[in-house]
Amino acid sequence: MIRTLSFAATAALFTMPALACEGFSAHDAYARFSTSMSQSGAAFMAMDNTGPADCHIIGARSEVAQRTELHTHVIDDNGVARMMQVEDGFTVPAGGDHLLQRGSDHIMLMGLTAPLEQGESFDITFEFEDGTEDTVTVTVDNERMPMQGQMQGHGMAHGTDH
Ligand SMILES: [Cu+2]
Repeated sequence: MIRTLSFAATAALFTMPALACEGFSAHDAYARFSTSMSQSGAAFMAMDNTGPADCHIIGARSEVAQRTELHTHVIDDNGVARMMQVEDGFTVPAGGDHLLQRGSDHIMLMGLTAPLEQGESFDITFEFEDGTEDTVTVTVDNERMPMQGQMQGHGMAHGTDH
């Protein structure tokens, strides 16, 4: 028992961030808030993984929000798009990518701690399944059009805020 505890303590001391998921990167990260008074918003980005192992994101946090959740959109039985928290997290496959985009997977920022203006940047820290973390800088861009800079016409849900 004592030995196990001391090993864990030693391991924690020498654990460096982003070792296991070293191929992870994110780009084109932006966030939307309906108004500067809005109490919630959503963040989108393209995630890449050049490493040999899948990157499994199980959580996220940000100083700008009381709660930061991994969300996706689903179409319910009535054909209505709803968003819900993703229990299993997001997987960025080895050698592949994963898009967070409007009408699909996104980062939900709930209970903003301060108003966020157009053009401001803030950090979101992703927590990987293996205990490592990576921080992505996100820029507020409320004027971004859906799917800008990405392929069009995948039948994405429309008319939703995010
Ligand atoms: Cu959401």
